Amino acid sequence: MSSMESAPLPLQPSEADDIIQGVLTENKSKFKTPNQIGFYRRQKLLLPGQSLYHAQLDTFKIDDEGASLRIIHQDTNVPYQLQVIALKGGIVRLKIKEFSPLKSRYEVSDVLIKETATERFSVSKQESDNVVLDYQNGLYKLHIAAYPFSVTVTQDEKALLGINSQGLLYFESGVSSPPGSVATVGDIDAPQDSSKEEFGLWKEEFGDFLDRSLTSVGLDFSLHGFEHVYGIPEHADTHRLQDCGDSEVYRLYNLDVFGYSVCNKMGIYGSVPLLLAHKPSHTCGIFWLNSSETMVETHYKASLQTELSQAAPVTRKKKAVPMVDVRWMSESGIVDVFLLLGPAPQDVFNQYAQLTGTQAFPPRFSLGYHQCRWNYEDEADVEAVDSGFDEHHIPYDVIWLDIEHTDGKRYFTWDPVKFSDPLQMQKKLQEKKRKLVVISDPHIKVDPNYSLYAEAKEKGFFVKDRNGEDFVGTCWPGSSSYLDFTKPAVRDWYSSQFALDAYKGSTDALFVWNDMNEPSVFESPEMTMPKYVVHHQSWEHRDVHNLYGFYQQMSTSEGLIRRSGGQERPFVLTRSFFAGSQRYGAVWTGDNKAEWQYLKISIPMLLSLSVAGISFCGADVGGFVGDPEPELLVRWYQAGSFQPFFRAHAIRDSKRREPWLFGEGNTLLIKKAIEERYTLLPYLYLLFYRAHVSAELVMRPFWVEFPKNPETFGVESQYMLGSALMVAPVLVPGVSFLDVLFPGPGELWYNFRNYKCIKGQRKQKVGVTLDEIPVYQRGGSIIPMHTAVGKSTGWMEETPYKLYVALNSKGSASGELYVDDGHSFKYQHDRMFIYRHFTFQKNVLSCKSAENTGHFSRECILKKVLVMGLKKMPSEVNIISPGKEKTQVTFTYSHKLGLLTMESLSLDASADWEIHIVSS
Ligand code: NBV
Repeated sequence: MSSMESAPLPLQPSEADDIIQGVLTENKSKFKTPNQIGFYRRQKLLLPGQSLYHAQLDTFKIDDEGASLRIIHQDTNVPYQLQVIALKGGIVRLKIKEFSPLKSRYEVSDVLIKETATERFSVSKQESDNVVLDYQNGLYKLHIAAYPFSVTVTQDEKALLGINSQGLLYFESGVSSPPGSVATVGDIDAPQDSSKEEFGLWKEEFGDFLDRSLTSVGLDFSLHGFEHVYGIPEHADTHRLQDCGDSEVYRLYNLDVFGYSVCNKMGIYGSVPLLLAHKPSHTCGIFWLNSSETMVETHYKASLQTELSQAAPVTRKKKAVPMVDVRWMSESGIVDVFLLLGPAPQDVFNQYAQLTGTQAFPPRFSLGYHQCRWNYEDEADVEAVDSGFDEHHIPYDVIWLDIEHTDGKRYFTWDPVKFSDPLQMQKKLQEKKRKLVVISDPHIKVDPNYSLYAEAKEKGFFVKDRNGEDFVGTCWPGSSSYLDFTKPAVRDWYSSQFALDAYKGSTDALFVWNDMNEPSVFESPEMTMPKYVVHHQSWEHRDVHNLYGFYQQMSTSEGLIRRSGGQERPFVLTRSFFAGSQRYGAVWTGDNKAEWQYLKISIPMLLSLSVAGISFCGADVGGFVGDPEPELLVRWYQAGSFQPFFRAHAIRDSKRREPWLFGEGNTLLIKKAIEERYTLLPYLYLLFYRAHVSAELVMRPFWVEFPKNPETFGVESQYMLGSALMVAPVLVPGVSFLDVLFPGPGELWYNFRNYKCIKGQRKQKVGVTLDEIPVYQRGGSIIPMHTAVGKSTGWMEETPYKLYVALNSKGSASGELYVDDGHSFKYQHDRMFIYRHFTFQKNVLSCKSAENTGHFSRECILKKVLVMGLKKMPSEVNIISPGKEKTQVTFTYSHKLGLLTMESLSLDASADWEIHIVSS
């Protein structure tokens, strides 16, 4: 038996401690370097050049489902089927698979939300060595060349995207095989040659572990005219993807990397194989639908393109055009790739959402502040922390319980001593309109007396080893088996465990956190499940690895919906994720460190998640590992309060970190940051609604908002929250100035705290104090906010509103307000919401309904309006509401700032009205 196959014995407590120590130590040598990855090494032997594949155009067929033809490997004669499918809305899908595979190949299911309607291509040209297809009435053309095989997408006769133009199409037709046996012949040399075995091409040795597979696929893409590519989270690296040079590569392989290194392309907890390319005239995306281990190489270069001069005499000249080459390599599966043709950034987000869905609309409480720690020890601790917030008058919504709240790491149970009365604990929280989140990991303690284990075992719900026995690995509880979430019946059963009568001690105030779901398996290769382990329908773990966490979160979120009879919106946080995970809740960036460089990297990490569809994302505030110095902690709170998911978290054995433990001054600063978050809730809630219904990003990189302005394309220390707020967090200690880029041209930016106006486009030094981070409101926007904060979001349902109206250079602005019950699906089923549209034009602020809604009523009193950038002092201000007398409003006006303030309003924001500003 190889070491990979041996099942661990139950752990003794001291052994468990040793393992935990191991988990908590440095990562060097725990994880593979690219050179230790067999399929990557093999693919890298194929160099750019002429493709070995030819298209047989006599097999070309076209119908309503798309076009298809046969491609063939010139040396082995292995035939493949190419399907090119035109989807409605600017998406072209390309699939390549074998006609007669030796073993069936995994095709990802459950990630795509539904089969998108297809369009018919028309053939605009067909010759013996090429076919040209028209897509979207000829807006795009797809040129399929036969010798060698390649596809080029053009727009206005200019190349946009090349596929296999470098000839890196790669398809191993072999199978994976257990250590000791010989893999099967593929379309490249077979591994019978022992010298090659030794060379390490066919087998993969990593420490004591041995594995073999011969099933990898790969393809190259050329992005013409592009110099900026983004996406493919999750990496602790820059937002703009880097040139990989000769030795680097982005890895997409979900792994539990404690205290991951920054500026690193190694795979960490989640993977979204979506890459976006942007240039001023076009944005497009490549979505590589493959859930096995995947490597992505990006290379920036220039290509020479012929240009016709417009002036007479017409001449041809060569011009260097930038270009990005992208090479995708996956360990198994098929080639299944979606080209998202844009052309605007939002079009690409829509196209991706059309395939994988939008962000789940979170319950409102989950946009408040979350207080977490590994561990809050017992009920008394929970109560003390909870009261601490009240004593210091700091709002918070959720307290979190980590693994030790359970009875010996048996999820769905409670420690009988420390949490002897969980119902009472939740009742107390509920009385304060607060919630509880508990952790629920996917490993299940091997213990016949643990009913969850016994039942899952009996039903055959665990992942299997090669002998058909339950796979046993080590995790927090010691010996553990792992639920096979890829199997629908397992997901269904797991979902049912969240029913209030099944999960003893739970209430509807309890929500869930899925951790360790890469999955993490201690003492296994790279601390995850061995690739040969067997899932539902005999798929190997290698085929589905990157989907494991996606499926657990899916099942958990369905469980929470079901426990409410389909009425309530769930909240589930996951560490591991894949494309489509946005449909099930929130994601955080795992075990970061309490160091400045981790605060800094959190911004590009969250931006990369956001552009890949995962809007509800955040990083552990304060840094998980270690003890932050107070300044870092304060700065992290200030940054976190302007990020989508706002949770502080700390590792066990770190010093306690509740906001009031760092001296009065720091407590006040943290309180101020959290309070600012709570006043901003109406705006944030609106952004999440827009993310949910229209695939708009909550946290946005500058290039998304200023797509024509190349100066913004590389910015990753500032970002936009929605389209109205620009945030420039302080990411280094001891600064009194920050260089802030104010995008333009033509934009106006108003300081969010003192309303001073700065004109874009320029970089400017702005002074900073420890009090707050620079935030600016964009001219042309109207932001709804609350006038006060409560103990939690639950206390703020009817808190009055204020509007910040920031005028653009034309003196106008617009914005929205969205209000619903904050927790149910009634907004969806019965259109039970208030949705208002505000415009400011020609000195009139008007409030109108944005959409037809159901009969939902909620007190929405507008108390205060600020208008920034008003050039002239009004002589009077009047309110005009249909069927009511005109009323005059008192106001103040600052000449210096051009600021109009109306403080004593009492307008119903759910009704129609106008505020007329009259200047004589
Ligand atoms: O459950 C304990 C921790 C958790 O607090 C953290 O947020 C996760 O990322 N968990 C990892 C396992 C232990 C990590 C060393």
